[in-house]
Amino acid sequence: MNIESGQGPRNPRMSERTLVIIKPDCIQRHLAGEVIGRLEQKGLKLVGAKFIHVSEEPARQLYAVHRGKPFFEDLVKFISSAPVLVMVWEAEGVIDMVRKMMGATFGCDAEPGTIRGDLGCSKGYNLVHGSDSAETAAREINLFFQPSEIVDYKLTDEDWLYGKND
Ligand code: DAT
Ligand code: MG
Repeated sequence: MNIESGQGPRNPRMSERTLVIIKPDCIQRHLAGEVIGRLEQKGLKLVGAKFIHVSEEPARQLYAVHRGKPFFEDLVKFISSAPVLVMVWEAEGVIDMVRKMMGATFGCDAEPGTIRGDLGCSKGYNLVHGSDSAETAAREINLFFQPSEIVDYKLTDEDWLYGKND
């Protein structure tokens, strides 16, 4: 392992990835750092990030499963209305962990302790997106990232976060 470059063999416990989007309301409300901080404190590993203005076509693809629902057009308009931070986070079980940390879809229903439950009360805006399955995560990551844009490196505290002997 090359300490300086951080390159090293991939830890099998860090093999799952999810797409997280800090949505327009979260950026505009200056809460991006709060959300990233929570993911960092949990011990998840950031492996990709871009600050972008999502255009209509990728927005439609991101929400393709909701096409035809009454809120679909508003959803596309909202996510493409202002800049967002799209990120890839990695850890074993990261998809479920991030979903739990996000909480229920809208802040008005989400439990305290969750991102949506602590930081919002809207019935329309909900601060963050997180992939809901491995299949969705792969599709969503591909929408926003080339494979070469995912950064391969080792966190120095991986063994402390995940335990060496399990
Ligand atoms: P989640 O973001 O919790 O995964 P989802 O995938 O069911 O929720 O829906 C995607 C987004 O669509 C969600 O973040 C907000 C919006 N949405 C969902 N249900 C809605 C509804 N009944 N009315 C308005 N917007 C809705
Ligand atoms: Mg969803």
